[in-house]
Amino acid sequence: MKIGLIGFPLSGKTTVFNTLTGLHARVDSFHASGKEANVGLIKVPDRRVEALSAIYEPKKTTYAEISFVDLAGISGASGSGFEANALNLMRQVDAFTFVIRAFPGEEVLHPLGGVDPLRDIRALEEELQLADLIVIEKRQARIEKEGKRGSAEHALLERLTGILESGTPLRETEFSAEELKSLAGFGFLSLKPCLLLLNTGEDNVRGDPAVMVKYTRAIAFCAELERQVAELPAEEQGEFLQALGIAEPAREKFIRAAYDLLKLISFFTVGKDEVKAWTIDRGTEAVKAAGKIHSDIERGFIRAEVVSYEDFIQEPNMTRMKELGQLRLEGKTYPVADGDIINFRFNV
Ligand SMILES: Nc1nc2c(ncn2[C@@H]2O[C@H](COP(=O)(O)OP(=O)(O)OP(=O)(O)O)[C@@H](O)[C@H]2O)c(=O)[nH]1
Ligand SMILES: [Mg+2]
Repeated sequence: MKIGLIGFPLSGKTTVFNTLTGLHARVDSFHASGKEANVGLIKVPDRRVEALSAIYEPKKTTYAEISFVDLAGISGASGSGFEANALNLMRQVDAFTFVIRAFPGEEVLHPLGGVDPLRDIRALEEELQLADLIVIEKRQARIEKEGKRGSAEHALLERLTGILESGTPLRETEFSAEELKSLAGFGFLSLKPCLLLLNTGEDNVRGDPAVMVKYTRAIAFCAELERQVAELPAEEQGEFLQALGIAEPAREKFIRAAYDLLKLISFFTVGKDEVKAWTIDRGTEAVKAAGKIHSDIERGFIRAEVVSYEDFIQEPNMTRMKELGQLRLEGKTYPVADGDIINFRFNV
């Protein structure tokens, strides 16, 4: 999963990036040039993977991963929006996180003047919608030039124009699977899921719910403070967060929200060689989940042997699971559930 951090200059994108990845990308008062983006990868902590690894003692343990792209801020003040290079990178991510400045203070200047989270959220949404409208306009002109006005694609794009011009991001519209398929190639920005992240000040380190009620799909934390905590030795972090009244560190809060938002689940493959977590969309069929591992396994799919983690952990022994009837044989269309441990049978 690839997540793009976007927001206004100086909203704290790079600080958030450093907090989440544990990296030390440069933070300074000049926003990164359009050519640059910080890229970082994190392992998704999962107690189930730990437990399975302790049972199998494999040569290799592989956690799910999230990669982050920290993009240059939009230059909303000059009205020029996103730079071409940033746009390219933005089209490639699975989801956005809007980093919204909510921390007060004059030392860091907001390019639009005062600190106003709602204004910033609206402005960001508008930028995404505008970028999509430009793409549609270009495509429509081409279709018309080819004399294909009135084609299914032309009609669909016309509908999108209406949606965008009414100020609605495409992600808030229901599309059929077929429509989504024909839209996939465009990389529409306002269609991508988006998580709001309020970067609160040090005086509101828990991300006061009062600020949050207006927003759905939102989380809040103080990036600067959490970054400092994340740099402490692991054994001291818990104590520190507790003293500050922070129940869950920023990274865990973020990962949970991202999985929720993107409707992602994990399944596991286990063995002496490797215990591995795989991230898939909720509702993915067994045969497609197999394809995640290797296209050969998808092609030659025979069946999936499935046991749920919660059952397995009671008595971690596959033979025993079979005796108890907990090990199920599932076909191609079985919708994989979160926590399934799967062994795919295939033939190529
Ligand atoms: N007080 C306070 N300052 C913060 C917080 N987060 C970021 N800052 C400061 O705000 C400034 C900008 O932070 P960055 O992380 O560089 O912001 P950015 O969005 O990456 O900025 P550009 O890349 O220049 O667009 C830095 O001086 C940070 O130290 C915060 O939670 N509290
Ligand atoms: Mg930055």
